[in-house]
Amino acid sequence: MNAVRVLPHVAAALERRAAVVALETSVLSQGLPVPYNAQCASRMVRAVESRGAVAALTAVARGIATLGLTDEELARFLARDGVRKVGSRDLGACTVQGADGATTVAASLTIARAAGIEVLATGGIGGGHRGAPFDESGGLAALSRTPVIVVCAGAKSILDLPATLERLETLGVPVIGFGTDELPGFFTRTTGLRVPQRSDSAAEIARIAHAHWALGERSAVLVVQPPPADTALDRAMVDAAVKGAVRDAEAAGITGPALTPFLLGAVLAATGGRSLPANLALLESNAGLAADIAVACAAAGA
Ligand code: PSU
Ligand code: MN
Repeated sequence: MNAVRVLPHVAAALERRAAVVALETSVLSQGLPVPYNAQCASRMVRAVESRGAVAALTAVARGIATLGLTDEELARFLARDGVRKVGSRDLGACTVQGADGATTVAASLTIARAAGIEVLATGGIGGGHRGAPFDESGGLAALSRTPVIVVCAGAKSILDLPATLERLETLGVPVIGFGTDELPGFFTRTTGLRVPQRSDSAAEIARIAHAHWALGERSAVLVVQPPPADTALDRAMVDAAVKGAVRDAEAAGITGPALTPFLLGAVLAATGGRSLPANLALLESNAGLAADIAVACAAAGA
């Protein structure tokens, strides 16, 4: 597969079958405000490296699908201007038109998989939107067809979480609670929804994923871990903020790919900025767990 450019440090790690973690970039260019997106990038990369793995940012840089960004490219993605939000269906157009594209979980899975990367970290996956049952993230379909372990803090709080959990079952995507029996709620540690599996060990998660694929299943394996306690938000507060954000989005006529970034921005305002440290901390913590799992995968393959 040579449609993807792989930067030398990532290629070298893949070559020696070392642990590599893919990091999506839509969270940097659409999900988080400047300058916190830069903090996010460095905290996630440091978390991966401190656990002994190599981080590979996924993106389309001036039309080139890539694993790893040069410093100059990363600066463009952090400045956000003119950077498209690229899901699975947008990859072809973005490459042909030579544009910069920050990849969602869906498109990032495609790029990671093309290079044989087994683990990806994000904040919260997309899912079904509240009150808009046909606005379902392309992330779910991508999870159903891409054999990669995805580490997240559940689906984003702005979504219909019970419906999203049901859809993951329909799509055959295993959901494993890391150290929890409950689906975390992204900004919140609990949701009251039970997850079908629990594991307290990165090595066991690596084994579960490989057993899933060895039997011919081709879906992703979704690992959900609660956001760090010191910055996690209260359920009632998040619920009120999300309800207001959904109303604002309806009133402003926001739909489609613009909806998730709009809702995240509205929740940030409604929580008096408290959702931001929560979001940054959970992204860092997910990157760290993803690295532990990637290290376990590499050890199992050695
Ligand atoms: N996690 C975050 N913030 C984000 C995202 C994840 O903490 O902005 C991004 C991911 O790239 C995910 C996307 O794939 O949001 C979902 O967008 P949509 O609902 O339009 O599929
Ligand atoms: Mn959508």
